[in-house]
Amino acid sequence: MQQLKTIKMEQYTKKVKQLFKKQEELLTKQNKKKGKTNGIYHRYKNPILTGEHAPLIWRYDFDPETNPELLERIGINGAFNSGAIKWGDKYILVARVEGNDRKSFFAIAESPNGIDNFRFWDYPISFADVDDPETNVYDMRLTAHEDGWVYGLFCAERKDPAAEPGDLSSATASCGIVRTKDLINWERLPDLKSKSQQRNVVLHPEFVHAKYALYTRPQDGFIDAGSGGGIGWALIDDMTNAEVKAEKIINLRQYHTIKEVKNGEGPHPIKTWKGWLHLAHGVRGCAAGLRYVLYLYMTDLEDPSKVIAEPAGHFMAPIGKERVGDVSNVLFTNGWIADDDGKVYIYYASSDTRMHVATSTIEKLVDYCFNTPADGGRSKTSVETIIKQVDKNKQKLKELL
Ligand code: M1P
Repeated sequence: MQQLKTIKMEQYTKKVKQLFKKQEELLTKQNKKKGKTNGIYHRYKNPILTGEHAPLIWRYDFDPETNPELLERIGINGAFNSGAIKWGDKYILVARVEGNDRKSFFAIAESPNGIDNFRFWDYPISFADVDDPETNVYDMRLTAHEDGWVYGLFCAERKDPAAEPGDLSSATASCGIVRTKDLINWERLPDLKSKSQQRNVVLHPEFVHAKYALYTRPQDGFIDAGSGGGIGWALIDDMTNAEVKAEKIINLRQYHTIKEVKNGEGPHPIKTWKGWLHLAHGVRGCAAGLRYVLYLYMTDLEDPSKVIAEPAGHFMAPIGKERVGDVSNVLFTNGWIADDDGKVYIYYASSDTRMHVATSTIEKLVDYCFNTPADGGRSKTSVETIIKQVDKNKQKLKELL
């Protein structure tokens, strides 16, 4: 009897060891640049974070008494839409981790090089409730503000109190706010007060006219931006009692573009010598549903609400396996890191399922913004732009070749 027990325990230990070994192989897998590039950025071969990266100690009960069959107890559906920050020499992501229960939460994963070896910390982030507790939280944007705090702004989702009885889908979106000085202890502040629903709210890293500045995304409903005209801008007196008193739209939604249905600021903009460099997402509707792509634009250094450059079309769109996932045909971003040497790590999620990285440089991204033709708004103007380029090239190639 005792012998049988010992054998079973040995088998159990062996299975546990195998689980850890297999995960370790995934966590330490080297990432390589994909061969194909448009010169502006490089994609990488492997996703950098997935549900499979979630720590085994979250997912399994390793007690042979209560889990003799070693079944996974808490399934993780995906790890995506991550905020990002450089912390000392570590590349930190605050991921939106979604359980099989469809609840999202935040968890930190760190990497020594920004492109692979991302490893979740042992515990997910937890913070206090506000008076009206939300059901779901997601898409945190991190900003190390010049006031000394690191702020995390995220979407706090609640069931719509005005929903008809039986309507179990309608929800409301508002901007939740936390702040920290060590990424471990997070202080919950009151949600942003705003007349409209808000998602994709991002804190600008510097004071503007001695106020905090927010990129907003006013929306009529939970899904529809409705009369919300695009990415907004609001100056805020106090982040501990943040309120949108006045808001103007700085980056418009536009007919027949990559952002006709919705758009939203990604991470906070990067300060460059030519202006603030912005990364955002744009959404259009088609027969296959919504298509989410990423785009760039630049604003004035003195007045970050003034757009000074915006290339036509998308910067990145879902390709290959990125197209498929929980919500297919989606690229979404809320994190990037610019290193002191000008290298930029663009952290993007595909199809609400997994995280990827692409690398570029500030110089290339600024060049892309200022020297890619802007959208003329019509097929005819697109053709004219190409003709102009062909004419120029015919001349240049004669000189070159
Ligand atoms: O499913 C795609 C994205 O949809 C929402 O973004 P937006 O409000 O801009 O449409 C968010 O729920 C986001 O998390 C999600 O990736």
